[in-house]
Amino acid sequence: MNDKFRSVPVKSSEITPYSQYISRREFLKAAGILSGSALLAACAPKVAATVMPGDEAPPAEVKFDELGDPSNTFEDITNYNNYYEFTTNKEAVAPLSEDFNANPWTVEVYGLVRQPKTYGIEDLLSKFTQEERIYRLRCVEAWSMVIPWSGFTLSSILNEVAPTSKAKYVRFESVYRPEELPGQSSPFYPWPYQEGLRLDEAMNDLTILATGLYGKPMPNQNGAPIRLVVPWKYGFKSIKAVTKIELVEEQPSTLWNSVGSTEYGFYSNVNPERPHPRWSQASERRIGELKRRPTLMFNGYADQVAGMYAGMDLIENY
Ligand SMILES: Nc1nc2c(c(=O)[nH]1)N[C@H]1C(S)=C(S)[C@@H](COP(=O)(O)O)O[C@H]1N2
Ligand SMILES: [Mo]
Repeated sequence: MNDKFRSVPVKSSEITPYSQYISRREFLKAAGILSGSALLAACAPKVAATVMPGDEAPPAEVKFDELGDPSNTFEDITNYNNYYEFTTNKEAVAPLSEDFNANPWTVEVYGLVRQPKTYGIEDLLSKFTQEERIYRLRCVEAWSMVIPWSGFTLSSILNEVAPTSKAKYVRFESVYRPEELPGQSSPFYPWPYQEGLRLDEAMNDLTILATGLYGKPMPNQNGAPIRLVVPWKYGFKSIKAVTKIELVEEQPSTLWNSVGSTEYGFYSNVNPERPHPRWSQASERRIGELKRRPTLMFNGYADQVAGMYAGMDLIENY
């Protein structure tokens, strides 16, 4: 791939172990960077206490992102979900998705590529090195979580199918099973769920296909068996239960953009300065915290992604 597709990767050495996290916080405290409430949270890191039915593993331990923020509990991450194929009720996605069958599963990668290929989920798990990425997820509704995903870079699969020079965008499509997914009978949404990225965004090292979280296979409610994660964009760009990846020339249509183009743009980069027409995006509620916290430009990933938008008006191109 050529240079414009490179960015600073999150090395596994940057996935902060607890001991380093504590000393990093001592440093930040000395530098006067930490507020009192942040310190309180740091003194009592939460550990996921609930083991879901069928889990044999002990409760997952809290992990920390590169800013020193603790991961949300497994319980929070798997019981507060947006997944409109099931329901618009975030607390009801988990029970309603219990019987969803994510195996067998294939992902078709096609379009403007030299080597189109259909992968079985087992091929994707064995062929590509699965690594952990602890990312902030910022929903456009102004709540957020920290989630320890496992998965692999989208670029690794795109490099294998070899996009042609005509390919400018990537279009993603979710599972379509209207007889099984109650939300897909709703006439208010153009099913199947679709999303899109510009090719350079898709090739960015932060962009992953996630196959699990907290070291377990992806729970149904989080998009089993494989979903996109684009951490500097609002959560709806991170499409779940991906079945198709198509390389295309024109900017693809997306579900949320076609439902409300003034509310949900194609880019949808997290931007505290561009309010949603119905609410501010300047702050957010981190699930598990009491006080709101300021929203960070590009959700805190500006160093790795801002270069892709150099010279672009990010208010116009929301
Ligand atoms: N197919 C599909 N993907 C989807 C959604 C959806 O309704 N259907 N919701 C999106 C939204 S709005 C958010 S915030 C995230 C939530 O991911 P999580 O439930 O794993 O936290 O998934 C995104 N991906
Ligand atoms: Mo969202």
